Amino acid sequence: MVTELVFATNNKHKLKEVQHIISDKVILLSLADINCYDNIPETADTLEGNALLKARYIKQRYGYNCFADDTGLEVEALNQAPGVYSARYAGEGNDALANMNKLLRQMQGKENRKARFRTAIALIIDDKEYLFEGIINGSVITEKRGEAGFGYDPVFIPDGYIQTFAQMGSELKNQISHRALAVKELATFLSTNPHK
Ligand code: ITT
Repeated sequence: MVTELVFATNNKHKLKEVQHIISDKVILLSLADINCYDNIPETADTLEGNALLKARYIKQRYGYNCFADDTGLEVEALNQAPGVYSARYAGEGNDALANMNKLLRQMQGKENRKARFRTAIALIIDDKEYLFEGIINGSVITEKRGEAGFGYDPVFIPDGYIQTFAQMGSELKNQISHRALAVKELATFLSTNPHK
């Protein structure tokens, strides 16, 4: 079984979330742990494509077995936007507040508030590539609620709940989120497929 994996992300919130789910199974190394401070290209037009780009970059240049993820908020009434462009919906710079404000503007007057977070994970072990996916359905509300989490958390309520991801706090979110579902698939794969 693989015991050490690089998680190719610069997002500390994500690293913490994923470590929480996967911690007793595999030791995660961050990009800083392997001295990688590169601006890894995310130029694909799908979540899977971006996850693969990031994982291949690390494997090819740094030699580590690794995984990378990409997540998007897919809003039905906006033809699945912002989707793969979620981080820079309001322009370059990854400003969560500006992104949320743009989303709320685009959704003004829309009756269909259905949305989903979708996470794609690409794993590379030796020369093999694997893809995993996690989806959580919910809706975009009309104003921001809650302080926890990151990104679009204050405007998204998962189906079956009355609180936004930002109100429910990280413990519950980590159990039910898109990323948790994708990471659980990854964890199951790692524990049931002996690689080394
Ligand atoms: P890395 O590329 O370094 O991993 P990132 O912040 O760009 O970090 P993603 O590509 O996975 O993260 O996600 C793209 C954007 O989608 C992210 O900037 C957030 O705006 C949003 N997002 C991702 N996961 C989210 C979550 O769990 N809750 C709310 N918004 C999220």
